[in-house]
Amino acid sequence: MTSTAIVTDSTAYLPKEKAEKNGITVLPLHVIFDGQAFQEEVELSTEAFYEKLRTTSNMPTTSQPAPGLFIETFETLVRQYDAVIVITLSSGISGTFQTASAAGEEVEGLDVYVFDSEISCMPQGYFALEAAAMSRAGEHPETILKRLDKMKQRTRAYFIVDDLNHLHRGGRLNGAQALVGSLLQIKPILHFDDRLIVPFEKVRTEKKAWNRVLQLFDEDARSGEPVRATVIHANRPEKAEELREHLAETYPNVEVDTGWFGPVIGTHLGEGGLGIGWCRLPSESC
Ligand code: MYR
Repeated sequence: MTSTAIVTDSTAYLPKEKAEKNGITVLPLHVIFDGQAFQEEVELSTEAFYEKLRTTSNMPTTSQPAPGLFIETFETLVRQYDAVIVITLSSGISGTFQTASAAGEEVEGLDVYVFDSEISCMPQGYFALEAAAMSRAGEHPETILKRLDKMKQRTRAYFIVDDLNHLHRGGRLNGAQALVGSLLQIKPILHFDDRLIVPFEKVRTEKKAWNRVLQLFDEDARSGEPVRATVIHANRPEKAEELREHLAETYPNVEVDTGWFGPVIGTHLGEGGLGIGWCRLPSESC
């Protein structure tokens, strides 16, 4: 039987106790303020980050984990495991996937599989949690990856930000270059398409945007299949909780939670962003 370790990066924003309980190793990305790099949620909490963001005159930037951190992690894991599955944020918005893949080539005696979640935040966390459960059950890494691929096809996330300038400045807003000037005045619904963040629909007000997102959610939630969902917020806990309660009351088949946009993702979305991510879980036989 193959023993498989599960690693993900910090942008999955897995609650610490959940990561620990499931034996998931979390490798931090960095936020850089005025030349000083902080490992997110290790050296800079999400709360402290949003406070700093409000007072800084120079906007922060972000960076992926160093290749050395992946290599060190693999060298530790090889003592205990035959294989590792690394689940990263989308390769279209960060070099983390490529760095982890290159680091995997450097280590002997450990089969390294790197899975591109093509998304981020808690929907990325779903993949890590599922992989950890399957690894505990003794499944082979290839079987785990097949299931993650199925989940990926059934995972959606839509989000709306207060100020598109953050995404634009960080170069993470795609498919809208010609429209950027006009887009910055409105509240488009954003989502991932082929690993990149693109506007899904252009809507003038936040209320209309949310009605549309809830309609999209409804289509999947009414399928009757088990759905895992997370309302994700950039320092808007009350609004997120209100939305979570609404979804939990309306859809008994949905296991719904709240999650957060931590420092690295918050750097690119700005404060006030709100989104929903969900996955229609594939049946056991998938
Ligand atoms: C890096 O520097 O490598 C990290 C770059 C992260 C870019 C983040 C862009 C925003 C992602 C939004 C995710 C929403 C998921 C529901």
